[in-house]
Order: sequence, then C-alpha cells, then structure tokens
Amino acid sequence: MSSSTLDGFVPFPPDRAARYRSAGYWTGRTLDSLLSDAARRWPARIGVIDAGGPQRLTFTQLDERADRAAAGLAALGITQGDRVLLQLPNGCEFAVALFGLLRAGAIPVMCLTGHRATELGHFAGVSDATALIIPDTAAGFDYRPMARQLTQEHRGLQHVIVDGDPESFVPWSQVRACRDERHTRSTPDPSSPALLLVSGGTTGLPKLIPRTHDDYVYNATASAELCTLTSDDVYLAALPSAHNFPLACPGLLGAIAVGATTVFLTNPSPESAFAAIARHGVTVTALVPALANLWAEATEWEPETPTSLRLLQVGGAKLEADDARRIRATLTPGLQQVFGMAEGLLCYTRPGDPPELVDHTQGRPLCDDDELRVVDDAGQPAQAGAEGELLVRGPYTINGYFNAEADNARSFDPDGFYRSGDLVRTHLDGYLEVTGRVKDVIHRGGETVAAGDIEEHLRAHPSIGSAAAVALKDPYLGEKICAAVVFTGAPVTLSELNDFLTQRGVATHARPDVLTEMTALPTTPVGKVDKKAIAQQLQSG
Ligand code: OOB
Repeated sequence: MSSSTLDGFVPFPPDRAARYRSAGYWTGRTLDSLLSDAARRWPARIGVIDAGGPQRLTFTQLDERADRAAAGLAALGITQGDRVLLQLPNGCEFAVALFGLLRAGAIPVMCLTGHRATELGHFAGVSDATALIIPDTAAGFDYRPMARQLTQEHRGLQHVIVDGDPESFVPWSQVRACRDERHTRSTPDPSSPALLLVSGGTTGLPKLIPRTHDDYVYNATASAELCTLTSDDVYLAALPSAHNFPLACPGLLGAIAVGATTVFLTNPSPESAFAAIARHGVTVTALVPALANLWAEATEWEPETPTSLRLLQVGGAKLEADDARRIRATLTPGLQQVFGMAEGLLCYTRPGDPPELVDHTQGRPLCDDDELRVVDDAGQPAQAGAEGELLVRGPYTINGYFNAEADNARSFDPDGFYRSGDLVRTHLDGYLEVTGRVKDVIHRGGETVAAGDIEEHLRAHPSIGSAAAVALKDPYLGEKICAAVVFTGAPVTLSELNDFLTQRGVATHARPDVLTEMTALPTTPVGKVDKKAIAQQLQSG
C-alpha cells in the first residue's frame, strides 16, 4: 500500500520526508518490527506482565501470540489497511491485540476504555472501521450492549470481537489461538499510517490522528533514548495504554524497543500502584498531574511507598511548581515534566536537569528538527519570551487529522504547522512553559478573562485543593465566571473567596460570580480535568 492510497490521510510533504530520512530520524522500520526485534534480541526476557493477574509473557511468547492473533484476524477477513477499533483495558491482551492487528496489516484505532457509544460511533464513522475489539466488562461497564448499538448504526462494522464472555459475538480466545500457518506478515509502507490515535479533544468530539510507522517508531525509540531506558528498566503502564503517553513516550513501545519489561496496571489507585511497584521493582512510570498528586499525598498513609522509581514522568496537563516539589520529595527525585500531544510534538525535561528547571518548565522538544513558532493574536511571531500560541511541525507531528478536511483547514497553517491551541512562553534555553489554552477564556460583560489565571488564584487559597474556572451563560453578562472547587480545608463562601481574591489584586470583573463545591472534578478518560463536563453539569443543574 502506498501512502497516497489511503483516502483521508495527509502524508508528509516529500521534501521534509526526504530530510527526516537522511537525518536518520526515519529508519523505514515498521512498528511491529519493534516486537520481532525484541524477540530476537531478548527472547527469554519478560516483555509484559499483568499486575493484577497471573499472566506474564516473554518477548518470544508475545511475538508468537501476536502472529497467531494476526492469523485469526486475517481468517475473519480483516486485511491490509482495514481500520479496527481497539478498546481493551491495560493488560497483556492489549499488547497481543495491538501487535496482532499491526501484523495483519490492519490500522488500529486506539480507543480509550472510558470512551462510550458517542465517541466510538464517531470513530467508527470517521475511520470507516470494519471491526471492534472490546472486553466483555471492565470497571463495572458492559461493553457488549454498546457494541450491539454500534453495529446497528454502522453497517460497515462487521466484526465484534470480545475478550471474555462474547455472548453472540466472536470470542477473542478463538481469534488469538489461530494456528493458520499460511498467514504471512503484512509489509506496509513505513510512510503509511500504522495506527490512529484519538485527540485530547477539549472541544467537540476527539479527532483521529494518523501516525506513520516511520514517525511513531521514532517517537518511541527517541523517547526511550532520552529517558535512558534500558533492558534493566521496568515500565509501569498506569494510564490507559491506548493513550500516546503510556503507549509511546516512551511507554510500552519504547520499553519493547529496548527490551524493558512493561507491567500493566488496571487500577492506578495509590494502594494498587504502590503494591505493583514494590512487587515488580518498577523503575519508570507516567502519570497525569492529578494522579501524581494523589500518589504524593498517599505516601502519608500508605504503608508501602515506592522506593524503586528512578523516573516519574508527569504530563498531559499543567503540573504546578509546588506540586512538582512535593512529588520529588515524596515519590522520587527523578521527576520529569512532559508536555506532549497525540498530534506529535513532545517536550521533556531531561534526566539530570536542575530541580528549578524541572519544577518550573514543561521541558524542551525531543528532536532538534522540531520547528516551533510562538505567535500572537494576530498570528505574528510573539516577542522573545512573551506568551503566544504554539505552532509546530517536525518529524513526528502530523500534517492533518484523518478524514477531516474542514478541521485541517483550521488546525494547520499554510506552511503545514499544526496549531496546538496551547499558550506557551519560551525561555532562552529553549525550555517551554505552558500557560493555558487559546480558547480557554471567559467573555464576561465585554472583558476577556483567561480561565487559567483565575484558577491559579483559586488554588492559592489554603482551603482549596483543586479548582476550575468555567463559563456559564448569562443573560446580562453573556458569560459569567463559575469557580468549581474541591475543598481540602474549611469551606468558604463566595464572598469570603472574593475577599481573598481582592487581597491578591484580582480585578472585580475577573472574580467568580458563582462558587460550586465538588467532591472531585470530573476527568477525561485519561484523567485530565474535564472542563467541558463541569460546564455541562453546571449549566444543566
Ligand atoms: C497528551 O496528549 P493529548 O493529545 O491527550 O493532549 C494534548 C494536550 C496539549 O495540547 C496540551 O493542551 C495538554 O494536553 N498538555 C499539557 C501538558 N501535556 C499535555 N498542558 C500543560 N502541561 C503539560 N505538561 O496529553 C500527552 C501526549 C504525550 C505525552 C504526554 C502527554
């Protein structure tokens, strides 16, 4: 299959592709070769382990199982270029299915287990998927009724494969046990999409992100190198494995590339995570800030706290400097900030960077050929060190969402730079500080207020643990400011809170009109604060 034959995929322009090849970033390896190479180099090493169960597979066993799964998928008629929705929870079977799909030449669509019929239906429609792989149940949710609804609405969805009790669907146990020796591994064009990630999606439904073999192998292997990952490391997949961060930054794929073991965790609570870390001697893991903060707090009461972690990656949302300090003090001095996006660009603080840099910045780009532009409201280059929107292109950043022409016209500039929507400030040494989102503003009575600024002030209150500022519709002001907060100390009233904000010098128009107490802020499937959900809850309540 050549890269131009997959409709809806925007390839890298030939001149840049040639440059990335000659610079050695793109090697022509396919994603599934990471596993076959690991099986050759470290045949008897443990590749993957289920933290919560008995299953553990050597690289050889994982490799063989992927081949059998590929044969089973091919026997169902799944073939080169077919899109398949993959929605399995963390576990060895996730790895078997992922590599099985890659070896069958299929293009997995990496759904998170928290996605439901609305998102899955959207992914099925945009990707024109022919199959869906799900668990029977996970975390109290039965995926089969959702699958039934999806097959009715999407006639192209011909196969539903279920890990567990399949009811009327195809059992995964049968697919993955196929011994059809005639199946030959597919040999995809390395510049074609290997898989489709889903976007972080702060507005509307998530978009599909085509990552090529060339760019994603680079993403995983260069990240592994930056993190000095070796075959002595044990990586804990605590976030949902279908997300770019635990999948390839360096994550599962980076671990496989260097012969490190991956331990899959289904429940990232401190209790279960700390037990898994101790039991398996975990050295590296990746968390979102909310989870990292919870783990840090839990060191106060959990009897068994982590001692083996050498690298704790935190990213996905802004990590505050105070929280960074506490994480270093309680969990490991080896904290790393990661600012990444499924669309591509990854920024990392480096192992060995001074604590000041690690606490106060979100790192610098992975690759010397990542091209970053920071622009002001008018789209002009921002002054050195001034806040602006980050635009990026480079060897592992997409050139377009999959099958989304209208979105692409908005999200990419004429030079092919991806408009991240993130507001950043660049320091002289090239390190970035993420300051907010371009669209995360509240238009209150003619004034535009940055939600991030209000949140910073709210969090400064001694009684407030976490906070979000969201816009609520208002007949007079257009939008009013609602502060949704989780109290960790004695609750305060709106007027007490506003007295506090006044003392901090916050302008009258930037102070909350409404205060709502929440027991916890709602989160997205990967665990980021979901402001859209907060606004919906408040608007309907
Ligand atoms: C990661 O990827 P996505 O695609 O779920 O979300 C990307 C967005 C970024 O555009 C930015 O708005 C936000 O999440 N973000 C951060 C951040 N890391 C991501 N905002 C502030 N500080 C950070 N450190 O979230 C992702 C992908 C790969 C590695 C790590 C995270």
